[in-house]
Amino acid sequence: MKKFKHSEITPEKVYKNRRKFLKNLGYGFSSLSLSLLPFSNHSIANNNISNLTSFKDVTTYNNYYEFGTSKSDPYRRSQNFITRPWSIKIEGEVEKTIELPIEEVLAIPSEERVLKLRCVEGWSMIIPWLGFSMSKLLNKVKIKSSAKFVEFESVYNPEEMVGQRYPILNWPYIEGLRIDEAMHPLTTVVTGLYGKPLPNQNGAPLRIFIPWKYGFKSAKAIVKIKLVKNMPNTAWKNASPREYGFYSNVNPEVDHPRWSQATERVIGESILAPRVKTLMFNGYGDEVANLYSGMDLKKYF
Ligand SMILES: Nc1nc2c(c(=O)[nH]1)N[C@H]1C(S)=C(S)[C@@H](COP(=O)(O)O)O[C@H]1N2
Ligand SMILES: [Mo]
Repeated sequence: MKKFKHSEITPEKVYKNRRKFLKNLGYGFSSLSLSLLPFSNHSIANNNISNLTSFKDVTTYNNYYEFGTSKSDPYRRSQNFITRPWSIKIEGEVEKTIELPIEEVLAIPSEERVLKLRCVEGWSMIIPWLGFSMSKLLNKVKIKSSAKFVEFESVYNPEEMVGQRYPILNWPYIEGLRIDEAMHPLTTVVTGLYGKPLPNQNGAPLRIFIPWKYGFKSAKAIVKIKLVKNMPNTAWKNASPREYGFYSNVNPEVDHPRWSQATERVIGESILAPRVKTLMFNGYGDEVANLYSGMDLKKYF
């Protein structure tokens, strides 16, 4: 992987040199054109997304408990994490289990998707992800009608991941979605960010990203996708069911038992900058609210 200098690409430069930037990706999708960026344009219009969080903040302020619980731990401790060889299994309620080498998954064309991450802790970032819709991956198997949920499993490797030597969470990290949520076009398989392959601290070689849910739903370093009949027992719900529900849709009206979710701190802004209002579904309600019609989202938090 080419070493990346922080100074090389600032958010401003990325957008001023967008065409050049896209051409230089060397990422196997040089056919990508500006018109092929529906989500980035869309999300800018819908969610007042103006400033990208800097590459530096995106890659040094992380949550990745496998590498420790402070924000700088993932950046400091994940640099030597080995992500090759790697494969992703798709199993469970499917006609035939498959195991895809990472190369095959990365060969699926990625596009840039500028989407906001809202952490349950009350901060947010706007990140130019590279990725593709999860449905493209799930469509590689025949899903049985008995399948109702999708479970995502992160890698278990306590030799390389020091955090996994401690019972911070029940390892491996498990997340999950209902099938219709997983099939929604905004549910993204992330292959990179800022036009580069995904840094280790952000979940290399592959992570998921669900923009209308709290950040912890977006599991990193995925090794397994399992189609299941019952609601998965996800890592955070398992650790504290009173505080973290299965759905975990961003919802300013449902407070965390220990703090308000009405506002958020935008990472990278001055500490004097006011917190901004958190939007229902993190601002993606036009796209996803119909997934929850008729559901009491205070009960199913
Ligand atoms: N495997 C795994 N995935 C994880 C986490 C984790 O600790 N382990 N943390 C989650 C949380 S709480 C957030 S907010 C996001 C942060 O993603 P980022 O560091 O790329 O911004 O990753 C999520 N995915
Ligand atoms: Mo988070």
